[in-house]
This record gives sequence, structure tokens and C-alpha cells, in this order.
Amino acid sequence: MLIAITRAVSDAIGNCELTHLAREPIDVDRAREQHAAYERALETRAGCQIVRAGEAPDLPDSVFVEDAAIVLDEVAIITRPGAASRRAEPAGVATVLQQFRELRHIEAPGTIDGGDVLVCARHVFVGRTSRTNDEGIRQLQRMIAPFGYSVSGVAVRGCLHLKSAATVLAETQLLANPDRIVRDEFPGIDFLLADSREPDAANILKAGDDYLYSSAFPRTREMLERSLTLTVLDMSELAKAEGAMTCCSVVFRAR
Ligand code: CIR
Repeated sequence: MLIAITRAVSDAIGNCELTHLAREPIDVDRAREQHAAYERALETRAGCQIVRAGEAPDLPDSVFVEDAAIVLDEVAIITRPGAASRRAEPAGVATVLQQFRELRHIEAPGTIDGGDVLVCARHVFVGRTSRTNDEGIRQLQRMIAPFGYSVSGVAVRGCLHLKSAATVLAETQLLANPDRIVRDEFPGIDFLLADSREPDAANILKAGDDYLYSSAFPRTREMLERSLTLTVLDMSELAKAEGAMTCCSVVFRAR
């Protein structure tokens, strides 16, 4: 059984953090409809049970639960987000996660956003970004090494998170924008490359055997559909908040 943690779109999403995008008005009702379709797809296509963290109307970016926690089979790491405005988010995610996993917490001065963390079997790649620092990476490494995971920090260029540059298609295969990573830093990994005319197209959410993908990237979508069946969703309002497909859930196996 798969669990997907999600969280409602905040009334305050218009005040979200933005790093690479100019602020545009966000239609909150439309964002909620898109988010509801996303949850439905996780339920009906990927077979997930949705577990919602408590609403956080005063936290603009709280819908992006991916950044608040890293869940492995053995343990869950509650992050300390890099943006000060997001530091209150993980507590609400921890409250629901504690029924599924033992929790560990990243402590100051470490910072990590879950959007920077790619788990490929027993190796974990972590983006060094404006949100994730070396101390955060060291703490993560110390926490999960006892369970047999190795960790490496990798460079990320021109985008917010590692998962805006590369995401998991299979244990040793990533969908990637090669301009945003250094491929040599991913030994043993095969790459499928997003269409170069669609720089944000490397974010895909694998949930069980299903793949959720954005309708915003038709060229990359066509390439992916040669070998995969995709569930395609319109996430345009959440994209204005710099959120991508993986950001709105934390998916893991129940034990
Ligand atoms: C932020 O800047 O933190 C939010 N507006 C967007 C976070 C997106 N999360 C993700 O890519 N994992």
C-alpha cells in the first residue's frame, strides 16, 4: 500500500517564495481544483491512500509538502527548509508522518529542502542549492548511513531545486535537463533527456507504477510516451508558485 501525504493550497499562496519566476496573480480556486485533480490521480491511478497534513492557511508554500520531509523505508527525516518563511511547515507534516515512520530532524544551522533530494536505490543525491547547505547534507548522511545509504552532494545550475533538474524514472534512470546538472556526478545512472526547448520538463512524479506529468511540456511528453504511460495533469497555477509535479506530495510504502 502506498501513502501520499498532501496538504491543502493555502489562502496565502499568492505570497509564496519566488526565486526564478516573476510574481503573477494566482487563482486560488483554480489552484485548488488542480490540486484536487492531482490527489485524485494519486488515488485512482497510482493507488495511493491520501493522508492530508493539517491545513496551514498562514503558510503560503505549505502545499509543497515534498520540501518538508524525506521518507525512506526505514526512517523519515523532517527537514529544516532553506527559506526562513517555510521553517514552520515541517511540524504539521511530522504530525502525520509519525504514525508511519520513526522521525529524525535536521537541526540548525543545517538546511535541506526535500526538493533537493533524489533517492536512487541505496544512493541519495542531494542538490547543493540556495535551500540546501553542506551542513544539512552532512546531517542527512549521518542519519541514514546506518541504514546502508550513501549520500553525495551535487551541483545544480539555474533552477530552484535538484528536482527541477532531474527526477527518478527508475532506480538507476533519471529524466534530466543536462544544462542544470553535471552528469559526471551521477555515476551508474542512465539519463533520459528532456527536450531542450522545455527547460522545466525534467520533473516527473513516479508513484508506484504510475507517472504523473505536467501538460506544460508536450515535446518531452511525446518522447516519454514512447515508453511510458503517463497521467497528464494541468498544474499551471501551482507552477506560478514555482511548484512542479513532485512538490505537492510525499509518496512512500506503508509498512
Ligand atoms: C518555494 O520557493 O519554496 C516555493 N514557492 C516552491 C517550492 C517548490 N518545491 C519543490 O520544488 N520541491
